[in-house]
Amino acid sequence: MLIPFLLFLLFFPAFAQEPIPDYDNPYAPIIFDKDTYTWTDKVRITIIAPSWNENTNGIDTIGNHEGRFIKISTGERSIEPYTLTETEPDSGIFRGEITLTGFLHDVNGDSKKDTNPRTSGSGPSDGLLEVTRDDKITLSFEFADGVVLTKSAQISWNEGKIEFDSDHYFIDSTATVRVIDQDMNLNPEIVDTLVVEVSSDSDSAGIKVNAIETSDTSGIFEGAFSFSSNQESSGQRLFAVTGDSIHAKYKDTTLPLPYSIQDTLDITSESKLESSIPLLERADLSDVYLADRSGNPVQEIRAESSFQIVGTVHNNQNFEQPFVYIIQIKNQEDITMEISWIQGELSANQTLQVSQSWMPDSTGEYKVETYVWNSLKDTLPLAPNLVMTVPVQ
Ligand SMILES: [Ca+2]
Ligand SMILES: [Ca+2]
Ligand SMILES: [Ca+2]
Ligand SMILES: [Ca+2]
Repeated sequence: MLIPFLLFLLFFPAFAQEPIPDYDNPYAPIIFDKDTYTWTDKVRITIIAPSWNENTNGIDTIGNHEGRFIKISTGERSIEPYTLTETEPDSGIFRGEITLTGFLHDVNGDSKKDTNPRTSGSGPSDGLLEVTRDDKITLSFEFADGVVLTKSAQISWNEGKIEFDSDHYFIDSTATVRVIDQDMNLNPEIVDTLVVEVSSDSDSAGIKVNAIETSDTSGIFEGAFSFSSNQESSGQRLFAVTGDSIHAKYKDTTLPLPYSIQDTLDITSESKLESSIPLLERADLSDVYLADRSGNPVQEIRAESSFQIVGTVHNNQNFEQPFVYIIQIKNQEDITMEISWIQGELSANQTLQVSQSWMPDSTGEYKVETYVWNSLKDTLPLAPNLVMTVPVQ
């Protein structure tokens, strides 16, 4: 894209000084604003034709002079003549635009066609032109007798993209999901809309988020929604709990080759709902103590007797937190003698007492280490680890 534009900048002054009109070397570059258009795009056309600036004090037109027509065509339709007008009285630059109107097609699965294909207009900006999916738009300009200049551009559909504006959200975040699909700019004069399905691990049915085009012609659609962990999904609010993956899905019904016109493809993206409380502050671990079988604290620990190691974990968050509580016992050589864990879910602000039986098999200094993680798989600590030294006699 960049290279032809640079070439044009470099060579234009040289060409402009040629004697005009030079019928052997007709100078009237035709410029489209894009190389490839989608089925409902607006095509902006520029023709630099200094020899057609007949009245240097007035706005000239090209394309509608008998024998010097401009014709704009696709595979099956065409408009002729089509007029372009000079940008300024003495510019020699002629502009116009034409809007592609696609073909009958249902883009959102409601069995109703969403396009209004029609061919009409005479320029410089009222043109409407039907196209098929894998079409070509061609402009031809009868510059002089026997000299027809042409320019073409491809027309095709595009595979959509979807993304969240962040790879993680907190419960009070507003999330934005963005779909990029030029094909859904169905009308380049207005802001179009489409629907994105958003769900969480805790609510697989989820919600439908309305995504709105960011400008009349951007083909970029954004929709915002919020989260709740204690109210069910409704409108643009999604039920989700901390740790959930958040899923977004856009069904693209406008796919390029090798897909067929009737094919659809689910375009998806994922984000995550995280706790806004810093990782190590999500839970509190209390020091463990040793107790007898009845749960009474004991001071003297003897080898080959059975004790309970009692610890406490507290959820500092006002929502459920999956956890695994781990007790590891090491001897004075730092060798792990025992390791045990329980896992489950702490409810909002719950305090849970955890106990584990232990029978030291010999005397010495033991270390009792306690950990609380979110899971054995992710091993994210929810509180700082604790270590207690236990002398065994
Ligand atoms: Ca003029
Ligand atoms: Ca429809
Ligand atoms: Ca639009
Ligand atoms: Ca598409």
